[in-house]
Amino acid sequence: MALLSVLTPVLAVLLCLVIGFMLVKSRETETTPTSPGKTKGWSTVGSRPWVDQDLQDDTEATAREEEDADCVDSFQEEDLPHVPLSSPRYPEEMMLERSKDLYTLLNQRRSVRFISPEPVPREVIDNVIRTAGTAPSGAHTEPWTFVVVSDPETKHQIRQIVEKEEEVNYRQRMGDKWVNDLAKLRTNWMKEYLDVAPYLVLIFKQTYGILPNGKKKTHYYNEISVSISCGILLAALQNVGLVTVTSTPLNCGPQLRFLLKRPANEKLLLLLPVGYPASDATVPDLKRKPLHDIMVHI
Ligand code: IYR
Repeated sequence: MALLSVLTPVLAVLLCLVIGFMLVKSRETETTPTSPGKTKGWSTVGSRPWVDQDLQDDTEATAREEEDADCVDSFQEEDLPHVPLSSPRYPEEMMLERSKDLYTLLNQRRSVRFISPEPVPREVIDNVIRTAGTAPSGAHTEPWTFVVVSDPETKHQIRQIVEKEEEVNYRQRMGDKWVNDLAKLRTNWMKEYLDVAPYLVLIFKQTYGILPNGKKKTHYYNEISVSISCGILLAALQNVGLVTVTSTPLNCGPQLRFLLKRPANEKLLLLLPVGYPASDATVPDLKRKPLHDIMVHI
């Protein structure tokens, strides 16, 4: 009896330790990101299954943690000279004409899944990427990396990774509602264009940068900055008569980053196959919302 009363607190402590250990373990499996090449451990973010876990970043935490480094940055930025703006001013008639012309051009843009293998001049792609790099970015951090792939073997490896994951996405992860919502677009996990298109452009957001002193540099609003640059990239492609489809291969980010030897601060945001449209390309007969449905004038 005396032995039991001595042992009871010991047993209680042991029990607490075991429960604590189990709780920590279960949290770890909930938050551990998927490692390259594995599909297990994948989880969606709350009720938004299209939010790729890999796209979550530690921007906020980084902003707080790297306060010292930020101070160094801000100090340097204060020395930046400001110069007079050089920007064209058009007569109103010309403004009207230009506004209509650009609308007409961009209204012809369609997501195209049937791309011709015909080669595209490399310099055109360079200029299109240069144009995307003119986007505004948080604190002018330019938090983007555009990986341009034309090597057939690498394109094929990309296709294998994407198709394998997309099959699981369509069959399991996306769920019936999402798959039904996409039915009208006639998409599925088979992505022939990943082999056929002369270029694949993979756009990575850099969740942070690296300062010359090796410290992390905060990339404010990195996702919205890179998204804006992607919009400009799409317009630049349309401007030269090339097509693409804005594909967001869910859960492929870590594997593609690994294949393309990109660092851990880069997260895949978009994968764009780029080329001329195939001569027999078709697109769904979609209509756009009229101005009064998308604009509120107060
Ligand atoms: N990423 C998949 C599924 C897909 C999702 C949306 I939202 C689309 O507008 C189209 C497709 C795919 O590329 O097939």
